[in-house]
This record gives sequence, C-alpha cells and structure tokens, in this order.
Amino acid sequence: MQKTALITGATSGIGKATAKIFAENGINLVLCGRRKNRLDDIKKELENKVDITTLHFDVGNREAVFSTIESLSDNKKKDINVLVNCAGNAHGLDTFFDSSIDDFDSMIDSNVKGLLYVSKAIVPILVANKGGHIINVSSIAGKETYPKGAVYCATKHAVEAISKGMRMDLLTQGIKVTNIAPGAVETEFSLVRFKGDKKRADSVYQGFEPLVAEDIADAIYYAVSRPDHVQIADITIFPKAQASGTLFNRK
Ligand code: 8X3
Repeated sequence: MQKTALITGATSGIGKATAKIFAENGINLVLCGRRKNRLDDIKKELENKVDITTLHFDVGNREAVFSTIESLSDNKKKDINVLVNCAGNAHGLDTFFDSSIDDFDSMIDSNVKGLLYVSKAIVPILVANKGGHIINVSSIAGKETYPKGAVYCATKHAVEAISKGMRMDLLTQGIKVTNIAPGAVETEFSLVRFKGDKKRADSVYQGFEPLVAEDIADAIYYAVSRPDHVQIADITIFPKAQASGTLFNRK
C-alpha cells in the first residue's frame, strides 16, 4: 500500500534521518518543524524521490498545530496513513532544586502536549482513512529515571503511557502504535539540553561509540515496513557500550 507519513521534528536528528530513509523507500512525506529554512532544504534534497509537503509550526502551540494540519488539502489528508511523533527535546540536566521552571514548561510543552496535539489532529484523519500507524519516539528515559532528569524522564514516561493507551484505544480502528526508546544517540539533543555548551554536550558521547540518528530511523522504517498484520509494540535501542540509562562502558 502506498504510504504517506507526517513526521514532526523533521528538521534535525532522528526526524530528519527518518524523512530520508522513508524517501529512499518511496514513502511520501509531510514534514513538520519550527525552522522553515531547514524544512525547505530537506524538501529540496528529497523531492526528486517522493512527494513532499512541508508544514511550519511549533508542536507546543495548540492553535498552530490544529489550524496548520487542518489547512492540508483534502487529497493530502486522504493519503496520510503514518504519523511519526519525533519532535521533542531535553532542556537542562539539573537537580530538582537547581532546575528551571522554564525548562519544565519547554519539555512538557513539546514532549507531552505537542505529541498529544499532533496526535489528536491526525488520528481523525487516520480513522477516516480506515487505519494507519503511529510511531512515538520515546527514550530510555521513559523506562528509567536518572538523577537530574526528573522532568525529562517524566515527559518520556508520559510518552510510554500514551503509546500504551493509544494502542488500546485505537485497536478497533485498525491503527497500529509503535513506541521506540533510544539510549544515547549523538544528535543536537545534548547541545540543546546544555543550551549550546558544546564541550559538555560532546562529553556525553566520549569514550564509546554512540548511536546515530540513522540507527533509530532504521528501526522506525523497520516498524512501518512490516506486513499489515504485524504490530511492533516497543523497541528499546542502546549503543553496544550502554546497558541502562546511566551505565556506560567508556574507554
Ligand atoms: C535520550 C536518551 O539517556 O539522554 O532521550 O535520556 S537520555
């Protein structure tokens, strides 16, 4: 069946890598992100392979999410059968005492509320199209809590609960739900978490070979390319040198 995937957070990291592997495999794309120039660049890069639409909004802006997705043409809405919820970030790695309420808001707005808004806007489209597939990008932080990560871990625990709940509630609508939980992936993730402190960001991945965005995109493509009767519920992916949220074999 021809697939069209709407991907949030498509301007960098796992979202961008997912856009690429989907395009290489003939999946048409609706790419969403906050940075319009990056969306335009990715569109230029991939539009010789598949049909590409770009939508420019912040997932945490409720009105923008619903009005922008509503603005898609009826024909485009009829095509969408895959949603990849990739948008999300960590802000800060601090003890609860030292942590910032603005960081709490940013993480809850994008990782939880943003994922919910986009899903609420897209699920009626999947239902009207008689089925589909939602992939939620969670984290090992959704399965474990680590020091200085209370709120980030809470948002990813929420993603895990939302994935499980969606799978139950969308069961009779023929919508599959896959939860993907990566460990250490070297993207802009740590640079954003540490507010541009490159030295601190680089130190996260020192002494071992981290995952790259393409490793996670590969798992996402695996999940969406299974036969229709197969639902991949959950995948946790670590680098070889990681055994838990905090245990690394660094050389
Ligand atoms: C990214 C992985 O371990 O930094 O979600 O939380 S971790």
